[in-house]
Amino acid sequence: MARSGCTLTLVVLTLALSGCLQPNPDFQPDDPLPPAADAAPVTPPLDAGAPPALDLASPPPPVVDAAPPIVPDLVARDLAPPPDLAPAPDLKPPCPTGEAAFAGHCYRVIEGWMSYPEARQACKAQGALPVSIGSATEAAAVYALIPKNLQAAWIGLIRTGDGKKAFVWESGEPLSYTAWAPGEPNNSGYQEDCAEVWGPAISNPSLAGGWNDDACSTLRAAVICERTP
Ligand SMILES: [Ca+2]
Ligand SMILES: [Ca+2]
Repeated sequence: MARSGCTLTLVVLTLALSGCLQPNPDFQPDDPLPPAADAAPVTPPLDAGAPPALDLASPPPPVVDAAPPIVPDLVARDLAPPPDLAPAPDLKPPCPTGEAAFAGHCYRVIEGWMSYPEARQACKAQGALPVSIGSATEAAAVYALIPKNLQAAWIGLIRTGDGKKAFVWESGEPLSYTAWAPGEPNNSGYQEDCAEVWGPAISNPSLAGGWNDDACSTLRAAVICERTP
């Protein structure tokens, strides 16, 4: 303990007085005052020398410049979360995977050889009806959904009423737009009470996209369904 105290004293005195030539045998562990008294005079000169040198050598501005950039970053991060949360609902797709969206409605092509009653049932199983087409824009969107290898697909247009002469949409929408192929609807055999749209694989390419009335019992390779999400 006496040697340890002397060591501390030596360190302090070495810094302050440049030497500890003679250990003080009177020092005891209970004598902390002498070193403190010696250190006190040493500290002022060191502290007094260091601060002026730092003030002159290292200018405070760099530290001040580093602080401002951190604040804007923190502010930007605080503002970022709200915008990310806000557009999320807008980015949510209106239609699930496998369906196409147009004017707020969802469209799905169901493939498989089927009569019109079967096509209607296939759409209803999806909460939809065979498509109703109210404009040239919607007609183009619907045609784009038809697989390239198909000749025709059912649409939701049927004859109803007395004598079944008038076509109406299954959805109840008014028949404000039509795209009958040339010479259609011809009601061939007086039994064509359903309708289809010719697909990209139709033998006469000029008919592609045109509508044709057909017997509801005819088997077609697909139906285009439309529903409100
Ligand atoms: Ca429609
Ligand atoms: Ca026809």
